[in-house]
Amino acid sequence: MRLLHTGDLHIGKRLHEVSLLEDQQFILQEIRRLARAHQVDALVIAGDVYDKTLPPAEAVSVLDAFFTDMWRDGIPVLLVSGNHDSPERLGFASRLLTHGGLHIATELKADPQPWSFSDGKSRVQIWPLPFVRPASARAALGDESLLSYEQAVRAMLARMQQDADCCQVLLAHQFVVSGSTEPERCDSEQLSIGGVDQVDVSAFSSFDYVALGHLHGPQQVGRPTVRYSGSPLQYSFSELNHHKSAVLVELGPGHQVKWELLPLQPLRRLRQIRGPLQQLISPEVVSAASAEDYIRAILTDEEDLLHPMDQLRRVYPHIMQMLFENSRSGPGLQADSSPAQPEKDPLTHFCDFYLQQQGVEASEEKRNLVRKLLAQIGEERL
Ligand SMILES: [Mn+2]
Repeated sequence: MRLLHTGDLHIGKRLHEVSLLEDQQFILQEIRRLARAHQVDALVIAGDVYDKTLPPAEAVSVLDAFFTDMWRDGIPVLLVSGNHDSPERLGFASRLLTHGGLHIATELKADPQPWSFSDGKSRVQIWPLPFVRPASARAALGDESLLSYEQAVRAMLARMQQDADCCQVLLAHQFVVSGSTEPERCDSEQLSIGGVDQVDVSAFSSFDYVALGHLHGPQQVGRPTVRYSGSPLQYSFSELNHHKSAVLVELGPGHQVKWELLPLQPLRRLRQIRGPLQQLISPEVVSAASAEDYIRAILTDEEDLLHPMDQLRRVYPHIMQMLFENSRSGPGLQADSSPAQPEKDPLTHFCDFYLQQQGVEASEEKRNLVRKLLAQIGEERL
């Protein structure tokens, strides 16, 4: 039995006001390509399917198209809800969809049932565990004593009647830690302060493989077969060094587990460039292949620059962010585009805009025309 494990798709996510939908569509097709190439028996998605509880319509369409493609390919998709998902919305029609090979679990149940698969050689039980909050576990189990995440998750796991003859897989979206080892974190995750949502990895000892979602960097927790697949795309500039992947899991007879990371190549990477403006936009630095990336530019110029963002955008059409690092900004980065500038009069604004649009200075004749118009507007206002 082969599974492909991914999670934290965050479909519909915007980064620095840029929609990542095209990138997400692309990476979903990459995931599909890998699932076909490795002839997997199922794709498992470990929560945070959407980025928002109320996803935009385009995000729903993208996911709908992907699920349809997977159905056409005959590859079942199994998913649980994460903390970003609305259980009710994501779980819409799930009892019907299960007949089409789309298995969605968003509700905590007092009598959980596994998804069972067999390829003739080995049998696998995959247990879905939608994102557990103590309050939702208390409601599902009618047990008011469940106060912590750790207690809540352990209580939910205790309800699973595992068949010891089958390979045991858990599909979950929680913050799992191993003792006092700090996991690798990044800025695109939403975790509780102080680690109240932590669950120790020892809770999962009865599972052969635990497919986790929640942390966006691919990593194991405690043992190699308890893993976060990580998000399929970089979702913050703190993930510049992440090389994203999906996990190919092979489950054999006798609880054998083999796994392998399959690299995911995005349409555009997040990339940071640093230096003086003229250098960053020089043809030697802008190589055609990387100019399409999502860029964070850190400008080290000391002198004032004329519309640096526009100059950058001309060569890096997908620039996301521009920061300054010079003696005025101090040792740290100065957020935002430009240093404070004195208020400009409307005529100067016009001339700057003209230069930017036309590439030449506005002639004296045009300036006079604008002066006249501005004067008229001024009079009308009075
Ligand atoms: Mn997430």
